[in-house]
Amino acid sequence: MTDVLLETRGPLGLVTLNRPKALNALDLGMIRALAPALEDWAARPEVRAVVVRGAGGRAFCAGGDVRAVASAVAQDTREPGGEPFARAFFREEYALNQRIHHFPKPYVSLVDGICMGGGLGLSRHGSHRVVTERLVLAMPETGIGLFPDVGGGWFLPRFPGESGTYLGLTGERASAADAVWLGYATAHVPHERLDALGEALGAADWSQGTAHDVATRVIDGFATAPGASALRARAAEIDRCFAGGRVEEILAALEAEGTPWAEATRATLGRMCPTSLKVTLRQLRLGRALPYDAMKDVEFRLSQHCTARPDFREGIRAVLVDKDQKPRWSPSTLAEVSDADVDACFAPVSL
Ligand code: QUE
Repeated sequence: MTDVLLETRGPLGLVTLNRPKALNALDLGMIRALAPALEDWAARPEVRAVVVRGAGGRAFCAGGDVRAVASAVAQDTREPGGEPFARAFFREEYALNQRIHHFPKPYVSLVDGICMGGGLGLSRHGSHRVVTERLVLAMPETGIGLFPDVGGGWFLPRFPGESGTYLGLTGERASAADAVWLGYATAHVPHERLDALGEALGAADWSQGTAHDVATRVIDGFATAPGASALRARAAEIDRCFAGGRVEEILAALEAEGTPWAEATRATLGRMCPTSLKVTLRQLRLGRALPYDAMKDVEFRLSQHCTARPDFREGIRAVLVDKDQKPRWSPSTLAEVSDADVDACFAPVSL
């Protein structure tokens, strides 16, 4: 397995996501290599922290390998035991996110470049999220007929105000400054200092206080101010427009707002999968009061229903295969998506 490099360097378990041509998109093989490595490092006393980074200089991780999921659904591909590939993929990806969420040692993500979807699943659940000025952060799943998964149903409602609702529905990109304001990032470190930070973590005296505090102290020594957050500057408008419990209300609020930003945002929502928008808003409202572990189980159900719908294949075709960016959603309007259709996506799946 060379798609994920696993090294123990002194006190550090070092993970390098290494599929640079696919922007380090996470496939099932990488998930299956990472999970036991984390267990091993958690159990070894000499390993004080885990550090995760992306190879190739462009991305931390562009997401899950949704293209492979789409072709597996189309061909009914199964794992050797008979489990459908799409079920194994999401079951194991979410289990990995959950391992990271409960990881007993510092888990430091160096998020330098593109980080979307599954990349947030690998980073947000860890204790320390370091971003650089090259960060491009997004949860763009409503644009491919999915929903913001990998714990998005838990972490998006915990971003300030309605900023998580905005990011989860529109798929808009956030900057490093935005990420710090959101609470996704725990520190901003200049790109050119990232290697030095990695070395400093390796050379740290891990006997001075808790490992968590040592990691924080080392990172703080490299941290700089990220500048102004454009998202924060929009927070009042976002909160006014994205507070509704129905997607139609949000669109009406954007129309009433009438600003160029509101019109552009309305146009963006108009391009997203209507069923995804309704499923996502329900997921995010549910997630306000649900602990992460419970949301993970909800998201597994959603993953199975959503990937079985034609909109998922169509989204992958339009965004990742043909790249015409012109998906033809079915149903094509919000009005045609009934509450019962949304309910059906939340129904239990037989195991
Ligand atoms: C929504 C997504 C993903 C996406 C685009 C979306 C996603 C994902 C990728 C991706 C991008 C570049 C690659 C690649 C995958 O794009 O999850 O292999 O080279 O992995 O709109 O959820």
